Amino acid sequence: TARPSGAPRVFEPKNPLRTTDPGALEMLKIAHDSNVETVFDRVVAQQPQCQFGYKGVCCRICIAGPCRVKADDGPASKGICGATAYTIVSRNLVRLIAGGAASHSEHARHVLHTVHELVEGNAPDYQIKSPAKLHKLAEKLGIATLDRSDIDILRDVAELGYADFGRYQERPLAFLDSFLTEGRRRKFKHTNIMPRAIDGTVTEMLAQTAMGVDADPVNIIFGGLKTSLADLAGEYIGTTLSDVLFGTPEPIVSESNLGVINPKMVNIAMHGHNPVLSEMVVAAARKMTAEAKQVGAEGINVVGICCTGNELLMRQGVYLATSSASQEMAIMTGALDAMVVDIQCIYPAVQTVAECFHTKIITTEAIMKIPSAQHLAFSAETAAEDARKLVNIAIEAYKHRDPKKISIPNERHKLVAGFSIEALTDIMAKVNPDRPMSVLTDAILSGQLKGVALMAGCNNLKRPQDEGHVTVLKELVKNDVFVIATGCSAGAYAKFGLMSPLAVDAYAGPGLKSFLKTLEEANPQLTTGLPLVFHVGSCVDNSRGADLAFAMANELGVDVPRVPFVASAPEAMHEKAVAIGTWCVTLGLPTHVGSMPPVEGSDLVYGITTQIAHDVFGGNFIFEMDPAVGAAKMIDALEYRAWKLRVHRQ
Ligand code: CUV
Ligand code: SF4
Repeated sequence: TARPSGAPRVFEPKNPLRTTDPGALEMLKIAHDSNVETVFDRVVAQQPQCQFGYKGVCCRICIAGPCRVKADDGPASKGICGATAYTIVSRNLVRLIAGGAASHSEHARHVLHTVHELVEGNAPDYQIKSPAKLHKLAEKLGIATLDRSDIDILRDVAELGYADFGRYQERPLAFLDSFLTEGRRRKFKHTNIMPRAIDGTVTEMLAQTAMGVDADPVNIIFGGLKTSLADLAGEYIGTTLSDVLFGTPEPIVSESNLGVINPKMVNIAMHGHNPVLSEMVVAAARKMTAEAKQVGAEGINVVGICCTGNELLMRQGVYLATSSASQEMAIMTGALDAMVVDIQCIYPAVQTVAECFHTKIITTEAIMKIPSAQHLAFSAETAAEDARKLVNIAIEAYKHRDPKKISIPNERHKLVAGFSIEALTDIMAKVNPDRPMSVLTDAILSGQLKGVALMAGCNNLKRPQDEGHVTVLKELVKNDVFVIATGCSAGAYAKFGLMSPLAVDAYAGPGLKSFLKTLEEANPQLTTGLPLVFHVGSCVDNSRGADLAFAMANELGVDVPRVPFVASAPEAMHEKAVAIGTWCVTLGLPTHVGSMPPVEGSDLVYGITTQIAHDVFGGNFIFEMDPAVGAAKMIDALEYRAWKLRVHRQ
């Protein structure tokens, strides 16, 4: 299979300067001078990477293997059991999706457990911060709200959530079903990919792809699509219940990049994903200024890394220090007193780097420990007390700082974040109170905007950090695309100052500029102005992106495959990103990916993901390693959809 635009698999494989983030670049110099090994060195040391694995034609599913597809025909073209390239590639691919779905749904289950403990009276430190979200969710789920206490309503919501996880249902998953469009609901039923239990679907995927089970690549991939919908279900549970517990995000001002680390304060980085932990640490830190002053600090500065950073930024305005590929750089500043982590995207290497400094790494979840790092088992019952202990570890560590090792980049940028779909809808309601979503769809129909893009996903050091995210964004906004962002994509824009209203003048095309101006004029209460790109949250909050696509579809009276809406993960890395990209395609979205997944070993699988998916579901993968070309292809897809909508309206 020809690789798209002939771009190399790994850009400049020997160059360890693989970041474009100015904050990270500054730290990287120090890392090299002081001989601290980082991810930027290790990615070079891994080159050249195994081409069998890269193309997806290495099978390790049973221990007769590893088997590799070594020839085009004959015995060497198959595994020992006779599995051919398309079977091996598709099995490997869907197992990535199962890993992603398991990750997102474990995160959601943790939030759900916390909700359950709250309802049972065992989690005194949590509360229902957003009754409005609870009521909206309950109504969608068909749960009675009239004359009932919030706790009673929440009890029923939690029960439905648990049922979605565990019990194999006759009916579709309650949370997933409650927010799909009618058209998608029918499509998923007809193609038999509606999951009936989140856990059961992940298990079934492992069983389906075990040695000697499914060999049919189409059947395997349909199993993968079903698993991706289980992933979306988990994300939606995670997002909605986090909003209920911690509040639905509203526009908020903050700052980002390593310069937010404050040399005069006790600095605690929250790294990982779950607000169940990070919200409690922020709350504790805000009450412990006196303790920090006792050790000579001015106060406590909690900063975020990766998605838990995004969660805290969205709801609390907490500074976002950095994103995934540069996580070690936060420790390299020499002024980070503790890094508290929970799950996902945490490099085990943070402990190794921390040992060169005074920084304490503390793990908090039973399934996530790092050798030599401290472990504090965080629990919902004792959350506030646990959080106090975590903050105290940082305060204690502050005493052991080595001033000679402190070096914090000046890089920091203002930003506006906090755009839940509720917040976006409220903003548009100021222009059209009866049909807020029509403000966005009308702008597309009139040609003022070309459409909407969801920017998502990680850093993948096969290419320079953030270069993909930034290039795609600049192309999209220049061409009047309304952009929302999550995860480390949002992190990149935050760090580069592109999530600021100041960036609008410099980068937005005339249509986008005038659209934002209309919104601003109708919303004088938003004194900060509107940003170039709208932060909608963490990776689980990609469910907010789906929500926006559904709302636009309903407003336009069409199904998602006809909505001018695209998605992009220019630097996808995690299994979770594979799951997200797959449900985007299944929902009917053209989905750009800028780091090649292991599908090139089978023309058939490559063809299914890039073309046949489009015939069946209306969405398809666009594998394009050149970010500017990727953006151009996304803009083409948007223009085509908008043109078709206009033709059908005449
Ligand atoms: Ni959950 S999944 S690297 S933090 S976006 Fe960042 Fe986002 Fe990917 Fe991880
Ligand atoms: Fe080899 Fe088949 Fe076992 Fe895979 S399942 S490792 S192809 S024998």
